[in-house]
Amino acid sequence: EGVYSFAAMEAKWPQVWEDLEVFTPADDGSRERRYVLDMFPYPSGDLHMGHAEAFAMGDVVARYLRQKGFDVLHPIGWDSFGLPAENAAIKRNAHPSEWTYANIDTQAASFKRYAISADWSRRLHTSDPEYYRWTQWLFKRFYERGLAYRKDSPVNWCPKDLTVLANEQVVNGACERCGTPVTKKSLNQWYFKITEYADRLLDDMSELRGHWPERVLAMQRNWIGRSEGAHVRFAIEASDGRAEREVTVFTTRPDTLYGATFFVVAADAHLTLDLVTPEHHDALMAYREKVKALSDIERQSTEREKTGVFTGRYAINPLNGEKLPVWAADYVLADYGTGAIMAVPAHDQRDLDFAKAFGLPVRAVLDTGEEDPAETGTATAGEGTLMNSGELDGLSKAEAIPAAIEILEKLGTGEKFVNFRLRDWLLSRQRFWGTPIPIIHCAECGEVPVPDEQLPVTLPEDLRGEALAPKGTSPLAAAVEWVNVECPNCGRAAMRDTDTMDTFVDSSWYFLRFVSPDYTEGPFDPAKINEWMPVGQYVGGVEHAILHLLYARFFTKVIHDMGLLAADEPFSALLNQGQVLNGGKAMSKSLGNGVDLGEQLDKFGVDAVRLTMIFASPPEDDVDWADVSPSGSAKFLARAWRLGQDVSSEPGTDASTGDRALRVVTHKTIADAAELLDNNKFNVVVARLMELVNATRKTIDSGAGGADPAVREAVEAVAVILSLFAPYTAEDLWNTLGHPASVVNAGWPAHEASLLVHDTVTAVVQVQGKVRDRLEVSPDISEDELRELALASENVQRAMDGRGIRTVIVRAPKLVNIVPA
Ligand code: ANZ
Ligand code: ZN
Repeated sequence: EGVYSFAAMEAKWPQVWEDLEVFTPADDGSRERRYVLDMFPYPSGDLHMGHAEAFAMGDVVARYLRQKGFDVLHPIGWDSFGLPAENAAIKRNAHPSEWTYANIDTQAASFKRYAISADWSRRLHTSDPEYYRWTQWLFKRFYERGLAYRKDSPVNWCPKDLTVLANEQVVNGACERCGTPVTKKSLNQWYFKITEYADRLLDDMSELRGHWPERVLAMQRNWIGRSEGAHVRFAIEASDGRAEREVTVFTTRPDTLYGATFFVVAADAHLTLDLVTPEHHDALMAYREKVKALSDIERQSTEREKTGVFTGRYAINPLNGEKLPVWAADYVLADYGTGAIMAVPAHDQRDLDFAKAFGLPVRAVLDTGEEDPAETGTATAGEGTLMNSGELDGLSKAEAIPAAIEILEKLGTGEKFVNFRLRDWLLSRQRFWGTPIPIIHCAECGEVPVPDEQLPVTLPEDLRGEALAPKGTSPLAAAVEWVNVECPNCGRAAMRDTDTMDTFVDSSWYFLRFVSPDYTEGPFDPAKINEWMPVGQYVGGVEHAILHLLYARFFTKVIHDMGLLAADEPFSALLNQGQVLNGGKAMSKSLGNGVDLGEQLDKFGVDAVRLTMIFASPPEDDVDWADVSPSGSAKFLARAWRLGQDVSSEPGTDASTGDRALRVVTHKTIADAAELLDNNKFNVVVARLMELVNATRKTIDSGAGGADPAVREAVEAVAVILSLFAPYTAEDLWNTLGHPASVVNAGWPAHEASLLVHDTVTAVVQVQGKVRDRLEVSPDISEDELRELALASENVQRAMDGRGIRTVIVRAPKLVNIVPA
């Protein structure tokens, strides 16, 4: 009689798995391939509870697909460039690589202990020259296609980190990293032309619907921000009444042109300086100073009182020749649309607020049946019939929009236009620890790409400590020997570009590199790439809903367009795991509610921690560590494991003569578990597994005991299903049952249809006395199991609507009543 010891199992099995290479795909076409990927980690310190959650989820999928007979690629690597390494190096007078690779080693050891079923032979790090050589190679291909370019532009600047930030890294006007308010600065910067792909990034989301979380798709859609409307050109009248120039506006509502009563340019737009008349110049300049301090969010807030200054100019409405005063204001943004608008106060609330603040006229042109906005102060935005609008009168809004565009086109003063919120991707960083931009600047030849055969342009090794500190220029500029090179084109003295790439560039293609990480002729092996791509299941946090996922989609499309990749979407399915909380709050240093993963593993064992993560809630939901019971999980695991000790029949015994009631439970569990797993309902599978373990124990303790062949059949099913959640216990159990390693490739058990006839009862689940679900359960389900199944029901969760639980009354097997808090 053995004793369940997680420590003994954790000491024994990793070596066996490594020797057998059970997690290395055959990659020979003998079986259908599946690619399962977790968002690769950033090497900050050791693994934490969040990693444990995310990687447990991804591992369930990888291990399930292996049992189903697929050849599974489940790689692991590190996103190892980035600021924290650089900051640590400055503090410790070291090179960022020291901190980075030491942390990677720590995390790798923890991942191995955590028994992630990763193919370690494919491990990569984006800060390895063998990797970033190909990041540079890809940059060059983008450059050749005109998709990487440089321009002078006002950029978001963090005055504390002394670095440029992408729009995506500015949160409520502050640096995402350090919270310092972000200012603007003009710099010559590298951009990727992601806007050229805006339409496709939007349209192709239709392929992802149903396979990606709807909220992620919504966030991407919103970020891309496609608006259909028109460009309308307004002549600007000079002081002597002559039309001296034109200004274009973007409007989604050309139908309201007759309702325009004034015109607004962004106070901070360059255009505004051209327009302002001398007598209004000083007031404008003073106003611009105030505007500088505001974030875009503040500027667009409907709560703030409207401010602005008159420019002294007038714009001529192309439809009716009306003269509209031109104002400069902060609620119009310089870098959206054209930076200028026609203001229609009757039908746009911000325009109406502005009109009220400065006594400008309000003219309704759409009869919506609502009260006059000039009276109520509320702009009307609904459907209606055009009025006060000349040839447009009587049309509906839907008819008037194309009609107005047609008139503008005939007049030659406007046309249909689709505007995007999406900006080009600012990719250069004035920091050290990133992929060097493979460009040389020559006074004669201009920008000269480093020839492919000279890649990688590696980082200098001698810069360390203070030399890396941010100064507003790239620290690489200080590496004189590194910077000064011959122009590859003309041989004259030239200089390397001293900026490095945003680390999001590194992570935009790593999933391609995993297919052939040692390939030296290109970023990936063309003979292999289409065998594996696209990734069948991607797993990671919702914090990457916009940036990383949009950039990875963009890279995939460009690489597809180069003819190098068949897929044009990288991730067929996406799962966002929830967060691990403690006491209902995210773990944080300031709250002091952090839970140390290593301590949990020491105390309860890897399997119990993994099982707890899975069992606590549906994968998308948060797990509150204060509410879960890893010791309960450990008890269950020991109970499951002890079944193996009691099986006395030989492997291969025919089960058909065994206890039929148990066989029904076994086969139903196998069939249902597969369906639940296909739908990512991992927690429910665990509940069902607990039921099966209990039913098996009951059979052992009665009748033929452990000699009953139905018992062996049941315990083997337990081992295989358990292998997705608790790899050590499952392997040990499988071994006890007399099978050679490894349970990883045991194969998903077949279920016999004849045994699926319902030997079940219907349990009614009520929330606050109202029936919300009916569950088919086994007649001898335990109270705990029934409670878990009921709480996991989608209908119940919908009825709970996020409320906590006051009590749960369980009368197994027929009734559960849940009372919300
Ligand atoms: C006239 C109008 C009348 C408008 C009306 C709206 C309602 P989305 O949908 O977000 O693209 N706009 C254009 N450029 C702007 C800028 N740089 N800063 C602030 N506002 C700007 O919004 C497009 C609408 O937002 C445009 O259509 C314009 O106002 C405003 F009843 O033009 B509209
Ligand atoms: Zn040259």
